[in-house]
Amino acid sequence: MVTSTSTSQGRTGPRGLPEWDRCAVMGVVNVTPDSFSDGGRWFDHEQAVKHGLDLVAQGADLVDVGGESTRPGAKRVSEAEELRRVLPVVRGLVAAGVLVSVDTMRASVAEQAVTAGARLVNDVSGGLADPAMIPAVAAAGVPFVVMHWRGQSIDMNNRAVYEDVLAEVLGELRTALDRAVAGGVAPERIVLDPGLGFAKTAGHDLTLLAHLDRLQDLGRPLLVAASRKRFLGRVLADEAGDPPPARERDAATAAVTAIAARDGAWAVRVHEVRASADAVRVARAIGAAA
Ligand code: PMM
Repeated sequence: MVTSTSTSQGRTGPRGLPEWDRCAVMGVVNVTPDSFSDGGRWFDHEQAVKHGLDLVAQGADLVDVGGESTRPGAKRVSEAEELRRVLPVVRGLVAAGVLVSVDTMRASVAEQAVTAGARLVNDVSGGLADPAMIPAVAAAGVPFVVMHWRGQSIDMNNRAVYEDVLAEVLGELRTALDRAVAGGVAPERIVLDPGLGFAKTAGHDLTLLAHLDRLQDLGRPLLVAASRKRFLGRVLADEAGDPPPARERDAATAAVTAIAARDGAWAVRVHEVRASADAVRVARAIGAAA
């Protein structure tokens, strides 16, 4: 870890978090019964905290705790249930000294998680789902992940319609960034995320990954969350077109990590940490030798 605001490979993170001299690795703990890739595995609070600690031992720099599945078609959970799932896990990990991010679309959950010690708010809706989110993040003064989002998961696949996915995602992310700043969030605290798989086909995801440099032009650190997603299933599909199950996409995820790290992403969000932690170190070593 270094303390300067820019790094040896030109990577600058959001204000309010440590600076790493390489792409950061965010490990995922989904405290849900139904997330598409790991639903049900960490639903028990104790298991979830233990899993978060395992991810840190494998090289995670921070751990993203979420209590609501956003898989395509998912229905919303109640606020009370989301709080019940998330808060004890945030508390347990913070007590163990882990840098915790909270993955939520609800201002109330974000506020209470920050009070419990979470240091970053990761909102897949970029503040669109809950009008109280941006004011809450502005007041909390914590870093904020603004993801490209076109609507709730229940019908997001219908919104995967673009004439020019890169131009439209860039424009919509710029609007989301401006909205957060207008709402009082310091621009230095904002991270942008292309939202792979959210209202996007496999082809859209691949196009966005092929143009991370253009997303960097928005001037904010980038989070890339490709882990185990459908587009990897599509790339790895067998001759019959059948994709491997989500948990067999970790090597492919690490391949994306290496590319995202090389292309200057601030962080990757992954379920299986060890391979991605290795991938960012290899990318750093190659970058340093260039
Ligand atoms: N994807 C999921 C959940 N949270 N957060 C950000 N910032 N970006 C994402 O692409 C993202 C996210 C869905 O994946 P999961 O259910 O396996 O966690």
